[in-house]
Amino acid sequence: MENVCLESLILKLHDVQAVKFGTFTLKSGITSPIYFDLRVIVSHPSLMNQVSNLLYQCAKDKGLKYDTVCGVPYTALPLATIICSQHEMPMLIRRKEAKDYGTKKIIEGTIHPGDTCLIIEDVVTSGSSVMETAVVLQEEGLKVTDAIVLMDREQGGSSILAKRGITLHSVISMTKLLNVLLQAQRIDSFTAQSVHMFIQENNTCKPSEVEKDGQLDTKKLCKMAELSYGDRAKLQTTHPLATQLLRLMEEKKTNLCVSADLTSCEELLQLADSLGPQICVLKTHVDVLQDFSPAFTQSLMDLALKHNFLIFEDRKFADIGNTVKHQYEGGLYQISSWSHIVNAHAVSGPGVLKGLSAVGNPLNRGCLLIAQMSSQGSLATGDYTQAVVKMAEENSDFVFGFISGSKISSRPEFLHMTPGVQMQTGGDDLGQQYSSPDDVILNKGSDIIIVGRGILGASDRVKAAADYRDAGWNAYVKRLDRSQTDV
Ligand code: 5BU
Repeated sequence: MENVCLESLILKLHDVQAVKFGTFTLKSGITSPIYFDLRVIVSHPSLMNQVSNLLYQCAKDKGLKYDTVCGVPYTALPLATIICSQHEMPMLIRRKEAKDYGTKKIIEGTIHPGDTCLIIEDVVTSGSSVMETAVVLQEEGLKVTDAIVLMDREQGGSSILAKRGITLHSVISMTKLLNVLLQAQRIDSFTAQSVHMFIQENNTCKPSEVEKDGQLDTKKLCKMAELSYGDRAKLQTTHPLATQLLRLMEEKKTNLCVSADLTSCEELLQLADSLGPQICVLKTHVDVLQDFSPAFTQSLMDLALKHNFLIFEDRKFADIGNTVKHQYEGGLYQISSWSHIVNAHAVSGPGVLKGLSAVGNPLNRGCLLIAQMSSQGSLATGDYTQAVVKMAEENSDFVFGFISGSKISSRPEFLHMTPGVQMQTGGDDLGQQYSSPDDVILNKGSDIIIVGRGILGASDRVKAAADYRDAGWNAYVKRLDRSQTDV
């Protein structure tokens, strides 16, 4: 492969910020001094062609023989398309979201069992994405022996894939990339060295760690990103309030938030005192209290300290920044003075967070963005939910998580809290819909269950809370176990 060609490609990738230097949290929770985001190249057609040509050339130089090509979704999908179009070769598309559509096929295109399929990928770290795709193709009877990747982060992916009988060929090595950028004075030698050191020290996915009885443990490899609450608390990028919450969850062994939807201050305080040891968060709707007084908030804060839980006023701010600022700080309730957590709708745009954080940040408060709702017919779905995730990522100085039905962000520093939880699934006659603790935590990957009437409506609230706490915690333990031991 032409050296000049590679060098110009590396510089162009740096120009468009497909490779960045700084401090980044990877999917696994590890902090990295280098980050690749090859998705941006779709906006640069000549770069797309150049990358596709180099990937194709690499396969040719290695003398690979293959009948069809499959790009790992999503970034490598258009690259595979260009290669197949230019060289008139058949292509296969792997669906990423097949599960959501139930019966739909996971591979699109005409499958000829016994054919050899070449996998195309943009960046490889652990090799898990390539492997997920390979497994799906192999299940359809295709042979997968080689994968071509633009950039190998050299963090163990190639040896893991080799164990599985897949040879990984990379167009750009990490060493080449750093040398070219160093020579062109795009980075200094300190940066180059720190990336080298990071790569050496974080060979995160050693084959031995994902082997079981000499076999590669596919599911384990694919789920290596699962971290415990305690480990997530330790991440540098975790918001201080989320750190506090994750820590106390680990210590108290609870992921239960009780929704204390009561109308009497005394009853609410009694509930907080009796359920305090079982819960990580107590959620309020302060505006339904008939006898609210500032003394009540002081007593609630005392109980939060006594039992080590956080207070979450479910206020659902949704106005312009200036208004929410006043609603949060002032008025009758002075929410910011006693509630550790509040939530907000993203519908009014990021100004809502600007207003809230101006009040909340100096007090070390945090916010959850409402990304999905439990009520039937909710409009917070699809693209809206995705936009909320993006807004959270851009405002992570104040936002530390989501109200959502499931895990919607893979970043381990974000917490997911889910309302609409009862042991008895179904709903109420005003549109509430319930899922079980097991479903929410184990299947949907959320972190905290929010339970109101499931506990409040029980004759023995303490016993009911204990049952929900056990159910939520056991589901979490099962999830962690599954990510470590499944085959
Ligand atoms: P329940 O009694 O467990 O149904 O109470 C659920 C609580 O969670 C209640 O206070 C609601 O206001 C709150 N909630 C919800 O149910 N669904 C949502 O999407 C959001 C909040 Br956001």
